[in-house]
Amino acid sequence: MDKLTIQARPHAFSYQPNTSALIVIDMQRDFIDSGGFGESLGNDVSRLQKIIPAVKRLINGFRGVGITIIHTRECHLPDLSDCPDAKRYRGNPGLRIGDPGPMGRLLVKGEPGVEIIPALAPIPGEKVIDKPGKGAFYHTDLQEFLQDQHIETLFFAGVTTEVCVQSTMREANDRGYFCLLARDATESYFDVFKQTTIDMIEAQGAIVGWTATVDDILTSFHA
Ligand code: C5J
Repeated sequence: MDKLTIQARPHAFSYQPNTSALIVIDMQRDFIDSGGFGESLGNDVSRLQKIIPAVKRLINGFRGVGITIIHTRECHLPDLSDCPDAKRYRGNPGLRIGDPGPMGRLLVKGEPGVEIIPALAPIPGEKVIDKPGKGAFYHTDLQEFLQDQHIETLFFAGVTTEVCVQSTMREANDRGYFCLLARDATESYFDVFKQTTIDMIEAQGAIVGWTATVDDILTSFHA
């Protein structure tokens, strides 16, 4: 199969659709809706809500051409045995991981807050990875899944840019994947962190990966 090319930054990015996957990171109610974990840390969740249409367009585009889609959710077991104290007892949030909130216990598997927001809900056949860490490879079967599917290239979207998205991209780099982040389909609670992360990813000849807009990516499907 011929390679497709995206007009990406810092330079053009070529990939084969049949060995590519889109990973949508943590578009969960706990990070995006009011009353969740993100807001308990004092963040303005409306910043993250603004990218929902762009993420939806990206997902629909990938569905349209049949490229593998994976969704991740940051969450912990109900007994919190996979949530180290170093993670739970950090800072001074209004509520901690595991505490009851308006959408159930924060970041606990099976609670309403852990669900992916309805607008971006996975459809049957799309893999959902529950991860206890920031990176999606840690304590998950992501690597085995990607190897089984012969995936070489990963596209990324989701939240937050500098935390779970960047951690997963870095983990993916170490495992040998080509990585591209959809710039307008990712967001941070902090404008400067988003921009700096994108700069960092692209620097030194794409040291962490390439970036492109949703339009650039979708255009490549029909080149
Ligand atoms: C955070 C995430 N920010 N999904 N999680 O704690 O980026």
